[in-house]
Amino acid sequence: VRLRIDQGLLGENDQRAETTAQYLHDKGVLGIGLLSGPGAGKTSLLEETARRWGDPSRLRAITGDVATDEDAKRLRALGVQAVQINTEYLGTVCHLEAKSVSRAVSELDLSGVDLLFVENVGNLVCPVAFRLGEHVRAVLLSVAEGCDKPLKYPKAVLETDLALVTKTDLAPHVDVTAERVTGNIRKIRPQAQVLPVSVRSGEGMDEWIAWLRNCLAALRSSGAAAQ
Ligand SMILES: Nc1nc2c(ncn2[C@@H]2O[C@H](COP(=O)(O)OP(=O)(O)OP(=O)(O)O)[C@@H](O)[C@H]2O)c(=O)[nH]1
Ligand SMILES: [Mg+2]
Repeated sequence: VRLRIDQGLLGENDQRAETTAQYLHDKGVLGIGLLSGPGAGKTSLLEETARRWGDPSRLRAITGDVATDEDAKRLRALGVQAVQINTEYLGTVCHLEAKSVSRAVSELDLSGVDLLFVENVGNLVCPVAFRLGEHVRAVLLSVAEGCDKPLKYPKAVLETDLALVTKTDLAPHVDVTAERVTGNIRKIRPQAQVLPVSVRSGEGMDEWIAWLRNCLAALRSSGAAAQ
């Protein structure tokens, strides 16, 4: 009875997201959602991840933008199979939905794959409420956006698993330290996992890769078929 009530409460989006999450789990593929305001460094982080993962052909990406396929092209150039979703053609422009993501997942060959990234449309509000089938979600807050964004967009911190403070190499130029951004993240969520990173200096990249490997190992040890 409890299961039925829970299913009734889940919206259609969440049910589709659950199906995608289970499908990825069964294939031993970790789904990672990336959320941020426009330009905080999502695609740059994925490019650097592709360079550091060892074999970029074990990564997949679904990139969401209102228009253009620039992000998918950037990732394909590094050997990552990527599907671009343009939301201007869909009902909801400012975020991805589980339905279009599940269609994109079905276009991807997932054999021999470790990670599937879902880069959402740059927006710190709308994407938070829509699960897409990811197993974990990271929010990126760049120092260049100022230190108050965690306070202004608390759900982005509360409803994600890792907060990446990006572009730390720019801190001296924008008068914002990663420590101040981190302090504000912790005001919203004292136990938040926070990682300062920069794709320019390489700060935090080893820790980011280690976090991904840990999440992948946890997924695979929970009954998924290792690839
Ligand atoms: N200095 C510096 N610049 C960075 C870093 N990461 C990204 N950038 C720059 O920030 C700009 C935006 O980066 P993207 O990776 O395109 O950001 P995004 O979040 O994918 O952007 P959207 O998909 O449009 O929301 C680019 O000019 C990058 O070169 C970083 O760690 N340091
Ligand atoms: Mg991008």
